[in-house]
Amino acid sequence: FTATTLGSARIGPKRQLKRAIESYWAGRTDQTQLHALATDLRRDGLQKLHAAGLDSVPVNTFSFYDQVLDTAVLLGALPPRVATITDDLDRYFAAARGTGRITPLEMTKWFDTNYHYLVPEISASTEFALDPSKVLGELDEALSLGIPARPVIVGPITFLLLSKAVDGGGAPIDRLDELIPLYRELLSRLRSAGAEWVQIDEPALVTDLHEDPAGLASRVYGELGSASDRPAILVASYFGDLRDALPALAATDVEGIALDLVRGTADAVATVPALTSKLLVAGVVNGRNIWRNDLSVSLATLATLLGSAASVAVSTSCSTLHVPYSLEPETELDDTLRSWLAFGEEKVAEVVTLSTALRDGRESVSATLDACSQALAARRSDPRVHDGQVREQVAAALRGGITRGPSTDRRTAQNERLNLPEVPTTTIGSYPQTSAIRLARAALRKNEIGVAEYEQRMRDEVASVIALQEDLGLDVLVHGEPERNDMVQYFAEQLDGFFATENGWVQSYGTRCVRPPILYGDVRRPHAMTVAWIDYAQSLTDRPVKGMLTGPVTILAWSFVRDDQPLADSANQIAVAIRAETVDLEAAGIGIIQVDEPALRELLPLRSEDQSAYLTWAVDAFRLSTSGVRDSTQIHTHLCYSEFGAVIGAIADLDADVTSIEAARSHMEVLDDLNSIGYSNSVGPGVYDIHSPRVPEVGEIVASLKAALDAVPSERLWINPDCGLKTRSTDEVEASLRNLVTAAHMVRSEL
Ligand code: THG
Ligand code: ZN
Repeated sequence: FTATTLGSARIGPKRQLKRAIESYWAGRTDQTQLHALATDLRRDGLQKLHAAGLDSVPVNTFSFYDQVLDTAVLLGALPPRVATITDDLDRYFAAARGTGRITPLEMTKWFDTNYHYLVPEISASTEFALDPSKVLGELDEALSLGIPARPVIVGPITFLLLSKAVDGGGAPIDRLDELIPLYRELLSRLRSAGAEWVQIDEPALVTDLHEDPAGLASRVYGELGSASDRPAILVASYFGDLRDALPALAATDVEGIALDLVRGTADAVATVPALTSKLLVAGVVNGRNIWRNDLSVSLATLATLLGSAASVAVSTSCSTLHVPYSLEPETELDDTLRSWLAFGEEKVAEVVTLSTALRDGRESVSATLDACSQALAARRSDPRVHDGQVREQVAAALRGGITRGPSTDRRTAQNERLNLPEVPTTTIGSYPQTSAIRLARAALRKNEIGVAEYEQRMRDEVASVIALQEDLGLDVLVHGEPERNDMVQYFAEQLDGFFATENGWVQSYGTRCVRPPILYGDVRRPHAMTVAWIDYAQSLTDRPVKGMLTGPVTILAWSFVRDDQPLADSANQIAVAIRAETVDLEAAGIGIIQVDEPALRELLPLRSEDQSAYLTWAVDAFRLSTSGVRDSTQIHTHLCYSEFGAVIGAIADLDADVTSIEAARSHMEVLDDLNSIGYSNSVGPGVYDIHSPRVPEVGEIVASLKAALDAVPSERLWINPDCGLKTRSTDEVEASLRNLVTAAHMVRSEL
């Protein structure tokens, strides 16, 4: 084949699958209705890809929740605790989201994307067994529509490296030999069902997840390649370079290898003679960002491959799961900006153009190539992408230095100014998104109410959140963030240089989606973004109200970022905007400002050798954001996880006065980790888990606090839940926080 994509989105151009699944969960529809909708969506998706000109179309890229969970089903590796559920689909959903009594599988990020997969659990008693019904069903469905279908499955190396050992099971990767016969059997079944090609995804081969990926690749694909009863095998790598694993794969009998030529390079290809007998699937169109491809550059890359492989097919670098479906519904996009972009559908068209050019020559697509180079030239010279004033502001702020006064001096100045009790209590920022808030937002969107009415309703929400916190007796209050749809989108909508899409939904996990804003230009803050809300909240109470901002690294991590300058430069521009906001908040009399960086760990590069350079610019951008205020202004930050791993040292380097973190589930062990790297500022270890609806008892919170006090002296300890309260109900929040304040008083009286 000559033109393909490694996979595509499945939630539906209008998020139809999300709604169908959620209505099945709610009991409003049955499985027949859900399957009917899913079948329609799959058919429409396949037919679109085929009609666009792909001559090999990926199938089995559909999922009711997650492709790794689908692979666990394929291999008979669901956890035993769901086995009692007899219905296949309900068992699957139970593994994904739990039930009243069953805890779900853990969820974590799919490599360095913003997609989250479910982590399979492998124990000593896991007995793998093949269940190919899903992939065979989707293959059959596609073939009967006349689609040249290529089933896609997650490979055994990636599956095991992404799994976790439970119940004393050894490292899952040691179970490879048990999986290979299952994959051989699967290959044979796919062959009989009519598959000519199968794509086996092995993104783990481009990471440090194992010390010898090349050895694993040669073992597994040596064996699978030697099977005679099978389709042609395409081993798909993406998100980086294969390095040693490339010659290892080339030495096996697999027929094709897919390379990510966006994250990786084509340089190694000419040095591997064994590739001359293979199909190279050249991932030259970026499947992870939204920029229009530079077709001339891609053609040049493709040209370098031609002599080094038996044949070359054009592809996206990875599945387009990570980008929105289509530019078409973005009616607010100006024509210039639109001409710089490509979402899923436009990327498929780019693949087809490139493969046409390879086959019929550049002239056959010259009009498209011309339009492309004009758009890219316009992008390079657009004043919005190079604003001298913004660049001067960044340089000036950096020249001024990003280091605050010594932290002990700051603590003294802040204690004097804020006069808080010992072990003060606070919350992370958001309060429940009530139905009143959601209704007001929907009414504003449909123009049923005006902005003034909307803002009045939001002010009423702020007032009630402040009243609740005063009643509870919390020490440092928040305004509750009712006016924010999302902690990144809210800022992107107000900053120049960002475009917020109307319909650019991307699956985050399961049925949940986000609309990442597009950072296309230099970042300017045309006006204060949060001051009026915080100022209003502060006017309602004598207790300090925290200003709430999102940090530059998190804004970048949850956006589509520029590809025409280093991430660090974009981070610094956002940092200067956030810094201006902190200065305005301070001028408005706000004494405590929280700058959240929940995504600090998310952008960590996949290869360890790249990690320290990342952490340096990430930490510097945070410090640039937070070093414009006086010593007496207290800077807080919040990080959403407790397994810091490689980023633990960076947390101390952020030099926030107070850091709140998740700690309840790790029994405060994270405090010892913080001590071990010399963190000596204040810390707010979450004393209960807000991800569960359970209301923690006073005794439990007291026990957590005592454990915290074993690790941290009382002068440096804060008391708070472990994350924002947006997803909880008002009743749960009120009961939980009442217990938290009672526990704080009990512990305080014993100090
Ligand atoms: N904001 C953004 N990106 C994120 C998160 C975020 N990425 C990582 C993490 N948090 C992902 N978590 C979620 C949690 C909930 C939802 C999406 C991602 C969610 N989305 C709504 C849905 O799909 O129904 C839509 C929300 C909306 O209307 O905007 O519930 O916090 N940017
Ligand atoms: Zn959090």
